[in-house]
Amino acid sequence: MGSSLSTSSSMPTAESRAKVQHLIQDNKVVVFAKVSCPYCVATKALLKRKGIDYTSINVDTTSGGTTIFNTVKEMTGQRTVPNIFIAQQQIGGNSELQALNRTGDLDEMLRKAGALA
Ligand SMILES: N[C@@H](CCC(=O)N[C@@H](CS)C(=O)NCC(=O)O)C(=O)O
Repeated sequence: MGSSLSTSSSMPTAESRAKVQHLIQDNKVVVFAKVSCPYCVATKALLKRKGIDYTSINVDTTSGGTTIFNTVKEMTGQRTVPNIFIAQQQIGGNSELQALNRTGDLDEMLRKAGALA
């Protein structure tokens, strides 16, 4: 009772770190998101409009999602969603994505990643 080794903890683990690393390594565009987050909706809408085949993990509805969220926070220092990766590079949240889109840099990043024709 009350053990600090409780299995219900949502702290990052070796397994969750490996899982997040694989997700980022194996996919060109990854969005850690919450379905309840309007910034995440805006991010997904922009990517969809561009025809990008992104991978999204909704940490508020996925089993073990809180652990994933805490792991991404630990890895990046960013405490909010969306937390976006393009070609293994963390680019920030929705504000950063929209800003990159306004300058045209986003399309270049997506092209280099092989995610945009
Ligand atoms: N400037 C950020 C704002 C993102 C933001 O505030 N996201 C909220 C959810 S809508 C969040 O992650 N809050 C902390 C939490 O849910 O734990 C962006 O553009 O991505």
